[in-house]
Amino acid sequence: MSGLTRVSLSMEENLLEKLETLAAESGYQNRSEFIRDLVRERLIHTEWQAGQDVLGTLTVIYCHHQRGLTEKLVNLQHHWGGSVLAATHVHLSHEICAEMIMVKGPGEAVTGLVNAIKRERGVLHVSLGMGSTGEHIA
Ligand code: NI
Repeated sequence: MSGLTRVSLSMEENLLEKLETLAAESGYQNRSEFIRDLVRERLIHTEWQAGQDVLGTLTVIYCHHQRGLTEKLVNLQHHWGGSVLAATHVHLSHEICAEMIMVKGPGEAVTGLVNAIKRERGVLHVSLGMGSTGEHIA
């Protein structure tokens, strides 16, 4: 991480007011950290688009009683090889399971896994947390 450099920038007054409001609503003490985080968000978005290595967290909600589904989900994770770093399974109810899967790899590989899981019958919902390895955002 490099040192801080002070910059000045210009923007429309209305836009500045919106920025101040967003920062305040998000609990930021100063707008510099808010703007730094906005830039990081954009960099992470670009990492996903450009196929760089990213970190994703999948939350899969599925029906435990769907025949063969648990094995299919395991097979899909094996198919994505070294990309799957960890997985945690929680039995939410008699019927419903939740699986949280941490994946590292090219953005398109992670979204490929997400889509493959979504297509399985008995999968009720998959949400994807689009994170970063942190290597290119500092
Ligand atoms: Ni379960």
